[in-house]
Amino acid sequence: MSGPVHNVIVFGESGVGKSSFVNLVVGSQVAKISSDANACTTRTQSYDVFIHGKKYKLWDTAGLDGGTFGLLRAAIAERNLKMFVRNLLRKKEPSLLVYYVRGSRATRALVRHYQSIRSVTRDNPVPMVIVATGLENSRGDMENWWHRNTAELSNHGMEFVDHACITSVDDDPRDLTLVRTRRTCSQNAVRDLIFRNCIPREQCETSPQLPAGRQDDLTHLRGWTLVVWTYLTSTLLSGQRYLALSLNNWPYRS
Ligand SMILES: Nc1nc2c(ncn2[C@@H]2O[C@H](COP(=O)(O)OP(=O)(O)OP(=O)(O)O)[C@@H](O)[C@H]2O)c(=O)[nH]1
Ligand SMILES: [Mg+2]
Repeated sequence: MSGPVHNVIVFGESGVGKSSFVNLVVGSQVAKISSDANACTTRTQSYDVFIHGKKYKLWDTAGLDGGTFGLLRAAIAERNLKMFVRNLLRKKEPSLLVYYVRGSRATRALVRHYQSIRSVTRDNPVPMVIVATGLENSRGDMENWWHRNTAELSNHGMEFVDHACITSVDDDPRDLTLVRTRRTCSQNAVRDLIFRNCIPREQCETSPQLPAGRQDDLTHLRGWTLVVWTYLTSTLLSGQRYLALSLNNWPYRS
């Protein structure tokens, strides 16, 4: 049970269930999960697991912006994720990207995050799969989600080498038999998905367009531009709000 480690990078919006996915694959509660509004996983963390005798490193990452809270935090999470993937690429190490989404319609944020990560991996043969979750109560087979949405994903330019439609809800003996059965099927489905799609490290090649160092510089620059821009915008907005409040209170001030 040795050999090279295969990296599996799980990314997606905050709160979609990325850490629950890690727990599902590993088969125990190794990653902390939470239903709180605040992000639970704030930094990239790895968990080792063996699947059919092969060793995998599951990378749980900080959630990307869901379009609601914490613009600055979301910008930093996106920048860190891209740098992390880029670094693995440079070391010729990435094996599989798992785009983790809730089983709902394609949103603008969903497309944007896909494009953002694709921009890092465009010239590399790193496979990306999609896992749609939250389907424990969906009508008919969970797989139906894929049949209903594959065309829509493709229309938005999102292409994946493989997929799984699952539930990663916590195992609870009080749940309906259907939910518990679906959870067990989901565990097998995601483990097989990883096993099928992880490519050997030697097949990962860096981009032929730019030297790796130069690419890193560019990513770094773009990442920091986004962070600084977000910071300036939020500072400007709070400044405007303060000014408006001051002007409104003007007659009562002295
Ligand atoms: N109904 C349902 N709930 C789920 C499913 N998967 C995860 N959850 C719940 O969703 C909540 C968030 O799960 P997490 O695994 O912490 O999500 P995350 O993406 O790691 O969140 P961040 O680390 O904050 O980005 C928890 O309450 C989970 O129990 C699912 O398939 N169905
Ligand atoms: Mg998490």
